[in-house]
Amino acid sequence: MIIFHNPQHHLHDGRQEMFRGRLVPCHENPSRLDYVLNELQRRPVGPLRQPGEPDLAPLHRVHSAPYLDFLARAWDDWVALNPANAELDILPSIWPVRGFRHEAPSTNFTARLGRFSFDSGSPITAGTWTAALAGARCAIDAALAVSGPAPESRAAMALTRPPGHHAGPDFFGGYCFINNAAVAAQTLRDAGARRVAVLDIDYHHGNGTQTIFYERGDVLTVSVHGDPRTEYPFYLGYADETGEGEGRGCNLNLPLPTGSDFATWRAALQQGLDAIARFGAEALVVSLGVDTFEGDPISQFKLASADYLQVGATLAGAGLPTVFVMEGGYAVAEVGINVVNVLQGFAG
Ligand code: Q9C
Ligand code: ZN
Repeated sequence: MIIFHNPQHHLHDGRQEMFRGRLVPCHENPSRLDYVLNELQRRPVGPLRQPGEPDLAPLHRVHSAPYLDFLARAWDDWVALNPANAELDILPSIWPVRGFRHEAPSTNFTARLGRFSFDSGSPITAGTWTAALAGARCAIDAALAVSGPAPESRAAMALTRPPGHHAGPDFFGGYCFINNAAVAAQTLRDAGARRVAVLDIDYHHGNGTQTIFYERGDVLTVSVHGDPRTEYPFYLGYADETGEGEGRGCNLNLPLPTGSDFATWRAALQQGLDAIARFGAEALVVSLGVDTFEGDPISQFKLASADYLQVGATLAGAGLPTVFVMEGGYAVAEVGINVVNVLQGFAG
């Protein structure tokens, strides 16, 4: 297991998010990754590397050019509006919902912010773009490490934040800006895997990943998550979303009720892995969120720390070149233990 960690993750450091009607400290904060790195010092599972400067073509295949341009310039545009903005996070507050003109030519910063986002929980800060872009490099390098006729490794991880699976072709939200799992899957395709599966085991539905690949037949997307009838992101993640066009039959949602325990969750995971085997995937991307943990402050499943060892072993059973991509998990003191348990269980 080669781990590509994002040395610039701490540059994304939001002060506050809108949560239950008020601004609260961000759940998605730099300490999360520091806990994982600390646990990896105690229990190494393979070499730790920084990303290099890979070709970013896969990033540009999964996100639109206007969106990436917006993200790259957002902070400078924000501070140009008013120098005092340098002390403030950027949070959207208006969106073009039904009946509004998504492509309206408004150049107003707030209008553009709403056009490229879907919630008010995902602050953009001075270093967000730098951190997110370094994360995409981790995803590409991790995918390349398991690719080709003589791969360097059977498995690799993009250990990064901000997370990615809620980010779509041209929108951010759910603490996510660049969809690292989608970037990894596209990299695997470009490096020769004919069919790739993305298995999303974060507590929340991977709406961004689903949307990016929804009409593609070369990437199967599977997500096990809290039922969107009650759980974020609410507007996507139902079982009847199965793909369209070329992608018909290539999206599998496995929503589970609030409070589901490990036995229930593991049965859904097995269903997902069976679908991946039937699909004939030649490589696997795992969107690894550990917000399925019983102590997670914003989620409602009941996995215990020891269960993650079994999760890793079960994933290894798929027998595929595998790229892990770090997603959610907000019980910060246990995030390191839970993530490293998955990796250790995978390694066997
Ligand atoms: N009242 C990830 O785990 N906020 N994103 C929920 C509920 C958004 C989670 C607020 C949760 C996003 C990557
Ligand atoms: Zn999550």
